[in-house]
Amino acid sequence: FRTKEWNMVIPDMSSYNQPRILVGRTDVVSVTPWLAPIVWEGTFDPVLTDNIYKPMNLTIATTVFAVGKYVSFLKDFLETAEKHFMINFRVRYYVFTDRPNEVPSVNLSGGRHLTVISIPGSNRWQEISAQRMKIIHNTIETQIHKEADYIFCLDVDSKFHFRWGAESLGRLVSVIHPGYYDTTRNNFPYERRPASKAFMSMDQGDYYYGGAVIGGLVEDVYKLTKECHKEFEEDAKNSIEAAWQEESHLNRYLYYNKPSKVLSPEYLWQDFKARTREVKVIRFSGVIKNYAAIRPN
Ligand code: UD2
Repeated sequence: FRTKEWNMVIPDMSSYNQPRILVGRTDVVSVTPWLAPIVWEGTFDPVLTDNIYKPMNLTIATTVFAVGKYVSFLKDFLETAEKHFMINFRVRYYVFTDRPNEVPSVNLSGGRHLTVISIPGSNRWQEISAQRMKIIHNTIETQIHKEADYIFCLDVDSKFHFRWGAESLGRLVSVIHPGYYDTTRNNFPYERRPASKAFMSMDQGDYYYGGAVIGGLVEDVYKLTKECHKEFEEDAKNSIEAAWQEESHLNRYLYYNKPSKVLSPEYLWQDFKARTREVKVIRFSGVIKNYAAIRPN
């Protein structure tokens, strides 16, 4: 793995706002009980954070699956990513699809590349979603570990609307699901059957994390995808499929392996959901989709 040493070099910039101890967001919690930042608008200086990471010459891998009719989401995903996602950083998109001929050609800015990787289709959407862990793991092993420092694995049926920059980088990064951030843990849609490897009891759990965004150092996401896929396969041997497929295994993994940075629901909203007061900006959101029309079954 390409290891980048964390190097807090004072960036080459003339000035930035003084950080204050008593002035800042007071309406949201911006640190977890294990002292990982929870990233909200107003908790970071975007120019400062980008400038700290830029001299490190990083490459950010971004995986996205577009299987079957989901290929139709790629154009908006990529076009909006080119406007808002990791601007002025090197980005390598890895598009996994069974319809390589239908991948749209989108103009990429300098330093940004796109690789199309053919994968088989499937008749079950649950399987497509769940196989992502295995495929990401394999591709990190064969290719991505040589080509990138950090990785984000994102849902394709989504769009970027606002800056998503270096403030999101960390060793292991997850996002709080927009549907459950004001809910007690017993109401989280964790897998509740003890027979499943994704099992979480009613008194376990920190947050409910969305499966649409997984990130971190390539090495850490390699471990995560390996473990989640292994657990998924164990379940399959016992004819169990967790309530929310890989998202359920992800949630259990992150309970035992705490993320070092947590992204607020600004980084994963849903278009059908009205913006709430604490969400000052929506950076990335899932589009409204007609499940019956786009899923294979
Ligand atoms: C939720 C999660 C998703 C995943 C899923 C559980 C959020 C916002 N979304 O979304 O990440 O955990 O539940 O399985 O947290 N795909 C295809 N072709 C298909 C079906 C899926 O390419 O026919 C890919 C595509 O990249 C899509 C992803 O799998 O974005 C997730 O599938 P989904 O968006 O249909 O799942 P959804 O909306 O229930």
